[in-house]
Amino acid sequence: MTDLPLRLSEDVAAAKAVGRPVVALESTIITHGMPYPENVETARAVEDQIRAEGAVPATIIVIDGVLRVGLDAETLDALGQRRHVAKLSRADIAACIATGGTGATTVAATMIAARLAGIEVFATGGVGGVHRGAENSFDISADLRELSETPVTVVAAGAKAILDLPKTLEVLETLGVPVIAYGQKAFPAFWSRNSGLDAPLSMGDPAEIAAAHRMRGAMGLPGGQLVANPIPESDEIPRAVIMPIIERAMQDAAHHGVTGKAVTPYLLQRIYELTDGASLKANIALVLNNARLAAKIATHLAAARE
Ligand code: PSU
Ligand code: MN
Repeated sequence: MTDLPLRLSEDVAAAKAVGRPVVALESTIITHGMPYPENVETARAVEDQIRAEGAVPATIIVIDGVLRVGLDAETLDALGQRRHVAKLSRADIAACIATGGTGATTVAATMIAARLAGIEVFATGGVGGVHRGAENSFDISADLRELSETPVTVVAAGAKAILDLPKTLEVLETLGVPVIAYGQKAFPAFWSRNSGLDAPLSMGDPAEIAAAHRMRGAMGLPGGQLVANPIPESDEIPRAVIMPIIERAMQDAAHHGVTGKAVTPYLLQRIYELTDGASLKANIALVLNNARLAAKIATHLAAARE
């Protein structure tokens, strides 16, 4: 038998032992999604928000072949300053651990780790999806299939318009993934509250989201749920402002021949440059907002545990 080197932080292990709510967090958003030092400041602020809601944060990453669940402040800070960290999804996480490597976890890989650690809720910024032009590139994030296989409820601010949102929703429906807009009907589009598309489901109470998660388990349905939480109104970037910038970033990616797992990080960085950092401010606000909602859902799940 191969042992899995899975290490829970003291905080996370203690919370799990007494059934306190825990919220998983990804690390690719730190290494590939935001620049230093905002990445580390945000990661800390997200953890603080989760604690303020009475839950325990568990940031997930692979370091030197160990799958770590829950990080101390020094490790988090060092991680935020590292360059060229691998980006791990379902396809590469096992190989990274087996060879003693280090890598940041995407939504898909974080869900896998959360399940192994017995964590049911996970907060992030945006999920991967079907890229625009996927009919030619076949670029569809492994996050979507993970949502159909791994029983973790993921709270995100919808998906960025670097993706083809109608196709992303279609694939999620095909895969049987519940997509729940929080507090409104519209599926949010990351920097904007409204993508112009309705989400298949809408709920306004974290207790309902927790109950739906439990019911899937009771029915033996594999997979999780995608909760799409709109960015707070005061932090929104209107679609008319962000759309031309996204178009430009996508043209630049095509021009530079960016493909595969490099596409999403490239676009995020380029949009940051093209908005003079305004995209980052909104990104931080929505991640904090998602952390609060995830903590509330985790609290209801913990209360409902027999
Ligand atoms: N979308 C964002 N911010 C991010 C990501 C996506 O708005 O940081 C990251 C997440 O880790 C997500 C991953 O799981 O990119 C998706 O990458 P890909 O499209 O290569 O599957
Ligand atoms: Mn991809």
